[in-house]
Amino acid sequence: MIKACIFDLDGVIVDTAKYHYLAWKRLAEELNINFNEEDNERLKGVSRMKSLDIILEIGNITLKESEKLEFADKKNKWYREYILKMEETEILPGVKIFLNQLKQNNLKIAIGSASKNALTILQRLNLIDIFDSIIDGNKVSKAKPDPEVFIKAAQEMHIKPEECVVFEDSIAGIQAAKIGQMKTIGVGNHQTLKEADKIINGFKNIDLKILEF
Ligand code: B16
Ligand code: MG
Repeated sequence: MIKACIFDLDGVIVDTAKYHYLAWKRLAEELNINFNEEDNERLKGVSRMKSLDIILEIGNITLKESEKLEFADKKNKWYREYILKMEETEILPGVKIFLNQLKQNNLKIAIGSASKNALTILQRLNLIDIFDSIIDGNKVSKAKPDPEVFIKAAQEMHIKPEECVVFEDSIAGIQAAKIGQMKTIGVGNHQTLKEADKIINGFKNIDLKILEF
């Protein structure tokens, strides 16, 4: 029986991919790299440094580690300018209702995100207090598809992995949850997320039956 739900943040609770894209695009332009929205799909669920590596690979550019850190910082500064302006209305449709429904039915809820900006985003959305556990990019040493982020969330909630379901929009995230012995629900593209146990388009009109496996 499912006792806890773990939510990825970017792409599940809120669409921050558009802000990541704007900031990466600006950096790519500075480096004279052609970077488009299709390329941006490859960055979903991927860590900041790995995302930069993908962009540099597209542009066929090699940089020293110190330069890479500088560029990643620069991108993050621009990204934070966008997320600091985010509002509660940007929570994706149906999410808040579903979270409240889970709480009312005594299920635990957590965030399992690769982002080091997760707390800033959750603060802007007024969503900090609702979660029993928030594990973000600052609390883990291994990126998805390593299950560390989800395992830590389950541990903090004192729930066994097999009693958790993970909601994810990225392939790496679905793989991470599966390696961690958790149930998986993909949020978004049915073709991309076909490895998931179930797939939903979003949280509008979703009810607790979705947790029956
Ligand atoms: P940051 P998630 C991920 O968040 C994003 O999907 C990914 O595009 C981003 O590069 C990564 O966080 C790191 O974000 O630069 O803010 O630390 O989907 O795991 O919630
Ligand atoms: Mg995501």
